[in-house]
Amino acid sequence: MKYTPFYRELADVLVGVDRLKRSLSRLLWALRLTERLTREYSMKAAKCFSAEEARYIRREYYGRLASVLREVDEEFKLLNEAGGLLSKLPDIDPEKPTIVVAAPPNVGKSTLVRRVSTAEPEIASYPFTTKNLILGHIEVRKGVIVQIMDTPGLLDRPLSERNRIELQAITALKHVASVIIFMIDPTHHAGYPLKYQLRVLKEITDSFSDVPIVVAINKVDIAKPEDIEKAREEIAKMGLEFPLFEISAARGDGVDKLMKEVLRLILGST
Ligand SMILES: Nc1nc2c(ncn2[C@@H]2O[C@H](COP(=O)(O)OP(=O)(O)O)[C@@H](O)[C@H]2O)c(=O)[nH]1
Ligand SMILES: [Mg+2]
Repeated sequence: MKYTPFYRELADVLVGVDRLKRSLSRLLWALRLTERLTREYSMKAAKCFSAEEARYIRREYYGRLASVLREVDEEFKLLNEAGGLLSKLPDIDPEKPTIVVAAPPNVGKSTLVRRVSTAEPEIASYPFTTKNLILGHIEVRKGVIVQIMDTPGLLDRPLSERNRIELQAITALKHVASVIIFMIDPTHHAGYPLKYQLRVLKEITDSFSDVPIVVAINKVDIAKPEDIEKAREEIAKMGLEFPLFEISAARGDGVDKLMKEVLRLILGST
């Protein structure tokens, strides 16, 4: 895992970068002190006259080492805990472009990520949500790999309802998102009214102002034509001119066209 703004942001939410820095500097202090004690006591040991005296010096040396280590016990615990949390983060390569798939729950994010991934996607936890995140890879051509991830629990409801920690976890995504695919379910199967879905879209648009957004109306295999038409109209009313696609993530219809545009946005002409 590389140390990048994305991970820095997340490390800050999870453990606190200041706390980590303080712990590390205390450990450095402990390290210097043990080195000094080691020098001091080896000099003493070299000068002693009897085995008994040497044993005494050794005991004193161990005693002092132990007390230094006790002083930094909390630091060891903290770093251990931080290591555990950080190692669970998804392994996103900051050098590779990343497509972030956003939508309310059950709209079809995971289905889309699975469909377009070249290999079996990796399932990772994201400590801010109870749901797993799916990270896939698309080999556009030999040696050109693009990452695609869904964002359960993150970009799936209005940002205004978020607490500080969730917002920071979302902010972290800004460091990695090259393009966002926002999916919409025009049927009433996912349980979210169109208005609500478009509110989430609007907030993501405002918040990720530097990231291009492509909108995909999903489930066209089961959606009524009038529902699709309604979704198109409402999206048009937002006046934001998103590239708009109709797809079925489950069946594959329209997915190639969508991905062609997304990859064009990321890589230029492909
Ligand atoms: N009919 C139909 N069902 C879909 C489509 N895409 C996803 N689904 C179904 O919708 C449900 C939620 O999909 P999922 O990918 O888990 O949604 P997520 O919560 O956004 O990741 C699942 O039962 C999928 O099989 C689609 O294009 N057509
Ligand atoms: Mg999912």
